[in-house]
Amino acid sequence: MNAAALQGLIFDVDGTLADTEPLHCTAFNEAFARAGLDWHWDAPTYLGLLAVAGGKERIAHWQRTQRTPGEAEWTARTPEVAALHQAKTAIYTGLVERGEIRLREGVEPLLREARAGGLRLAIATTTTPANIDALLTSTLGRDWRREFFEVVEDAQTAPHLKPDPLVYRQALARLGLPAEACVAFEDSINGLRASLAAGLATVVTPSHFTQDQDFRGALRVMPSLRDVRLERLLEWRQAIAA
Ligand code: XBP
Ligand code: MG
Repeated sequence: MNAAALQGLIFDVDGTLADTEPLHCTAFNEAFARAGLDWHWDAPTYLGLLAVAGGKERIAHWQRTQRTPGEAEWTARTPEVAALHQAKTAIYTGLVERGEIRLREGVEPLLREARAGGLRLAIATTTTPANIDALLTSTLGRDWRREFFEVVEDAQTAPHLKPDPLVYRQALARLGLPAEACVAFEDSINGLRASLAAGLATVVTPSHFTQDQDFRGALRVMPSLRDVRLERLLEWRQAIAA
């Protein structure tokens, strides 16, 4: 299989490009405090809540576990959820824009090597568009779309969230590439399920929050992308294509 056979790389954002979940958790808690709610998600609680993809869905899920009998159950479309999530997103993007976060080890070198090798890059995430722009502008510069990611599929463009494969299927369609010509990168079991369901060979780099999850079916599970270069991706991809 020659290099041309690997034509595209598709990246998850949170936990994969950068270890952002601790900052998301801080932003959720600050939004709850500013709204006068006595909700506080510690790390173990947030780890469990990450099984619920999407910040709005996560807030609504939490409210349903905390509500008093007779209190209406919230959904992702409840006005209070939208207000809390909007506040959270403003807090999170503010933290990111202040340079509180870096790309994970090996990510930028792989992105640059892929672009130098003529590969196409895409993002497939369940996070909010503003979060993506804040993170990639602060880490890759304001031209990150032109220089790196020509396709971005997110919680707005793909409303059925991971583990639904919609976000990956849409990324492949917009790239105009078959799954066989691409490799996906994820950090979580929800993300891996989505990429595998879209037919994508997937390299998993677990984050602190997801390190104990079951990643069977992954092309490889690596501690980071530090040692993942195009040549190895080709070898791994070729071994399963044979
Ligand atoms: C991870 C998520 C997101 C973030 C919070 O997305 O599930 O919900 O935890 O961001 P990814 P929002 O697919 O990139 O791993 O509050 O914007 O949802
Ligand atoms: Mg992720």
